[in-house]
Amino acid sequence: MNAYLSSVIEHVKTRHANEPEFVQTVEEVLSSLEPVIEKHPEYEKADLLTRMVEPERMFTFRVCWMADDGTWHTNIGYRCQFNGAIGPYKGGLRFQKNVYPGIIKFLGFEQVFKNSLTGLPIGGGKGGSDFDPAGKSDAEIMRFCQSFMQALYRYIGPDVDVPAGDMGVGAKEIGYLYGEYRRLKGAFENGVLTGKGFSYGGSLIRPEATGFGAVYYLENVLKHEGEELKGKTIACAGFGNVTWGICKKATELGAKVVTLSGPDGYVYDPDGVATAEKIAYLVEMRNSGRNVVKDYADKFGVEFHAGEKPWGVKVDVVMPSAMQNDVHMEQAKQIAANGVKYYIEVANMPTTNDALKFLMEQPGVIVAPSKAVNAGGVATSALEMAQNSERLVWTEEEVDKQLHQIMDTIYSMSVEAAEMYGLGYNLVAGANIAGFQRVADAMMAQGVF
Ligand code: 2IT
Repeated sequence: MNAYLSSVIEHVKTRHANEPEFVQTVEEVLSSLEPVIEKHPEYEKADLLTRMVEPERMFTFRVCWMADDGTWHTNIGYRCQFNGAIGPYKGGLRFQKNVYPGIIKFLGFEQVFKNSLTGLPIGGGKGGSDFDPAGKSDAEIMRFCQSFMQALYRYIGPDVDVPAGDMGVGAKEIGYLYGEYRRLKGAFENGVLTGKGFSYGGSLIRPEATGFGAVYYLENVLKHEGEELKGKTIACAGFGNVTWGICKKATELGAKVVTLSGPDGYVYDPDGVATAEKIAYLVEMRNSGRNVVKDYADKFGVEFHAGEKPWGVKVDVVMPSAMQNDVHMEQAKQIAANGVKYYIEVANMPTTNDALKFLMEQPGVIVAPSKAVNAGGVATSALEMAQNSERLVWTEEEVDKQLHQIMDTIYSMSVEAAEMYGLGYNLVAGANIAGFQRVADAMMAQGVF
């Protein structure tokens, strides 16, 4: 590999030795940039990459809250304002037990490139807490969110940093967070958060947007192969908002999602998660706070495989849509052996780097990267910000039309970027290059800091 790129990767490995997820995403992205760095010596001259892998700012804060039984608890809150060169920092908050700086930083780094790919004016950020929402009452979640916002509100704003949801943070949490922000600021600045409820400035289609966008992207890939979505079987993981959106749109377009997964195992529904009742049940299951997918199998009388992942199921399209590093080498081999043609990442970094490389090398397997496929979520968040600043509400048709166009553009920009650098039809490298280019231009123009 190019000596400059290797030296930056080595630097990150040394400085972030205890943050393997961050090192992983930096290696993945930077390894795609070789032809760009060689064609543009000015980047190395300005040592642009060493700055790009360092967050502009990252901080922690104490979040104390009282449980219903009167006991006090202290969690750590995080916000990583990774790169603001092309717009206010933008990215979700993740509330999950395993959250630590390495998770926030990897998500923040991915977000920089993803947000750039949308073509919209949003920089990259991420945040969250090691708070575990599982089994917490509404009142506990509200007190936690209020305390979290008391610590964070000074450092965010509609033109500064605009958090949203991620795992463990949905419309309910965003509501509590916004209520506290409004109370502290004494102003209705609802562009400070996205993923809000519709009644106070949320965008129509935002809840569906990540899943819908992923299906629109998939349609582009299928079209390239002369195929269509109709009649395809899809294996999904997870059963949150993203998977729900995929089920809705895939069903509408005549495809079938046949697997869902949770921490307890996976379900196989050969008829597809394809009726309004089944799709609605996903939301109910997620809102129950139980965090188990077996409930679906019990309710609809389908197979449940305890403790297993769905990657052994024979399908046309695999869409890992649950969490990071869900697909390792062993599962990648299984997927390839099953003759799966389309490997469409949806969750942030769902594939280990060796598994991703393996799948990309399989003849006949097309791999699409999550930072492009799931970008419809944050893109629609940017559309929510636009509506908030215009003080207007766009129709469902308008938002969906823009989302669809954005996904088509992300796809074609990725294809063109890879072709321009002689990499052929490589959606992974293309997304990294296209995302990089815009941020790099903006950083070069704004001087060294
Ligand atoms: O990973 C992501 O892009 C998100 N969690 C959504 C971020 C956003 O600001 O809507």
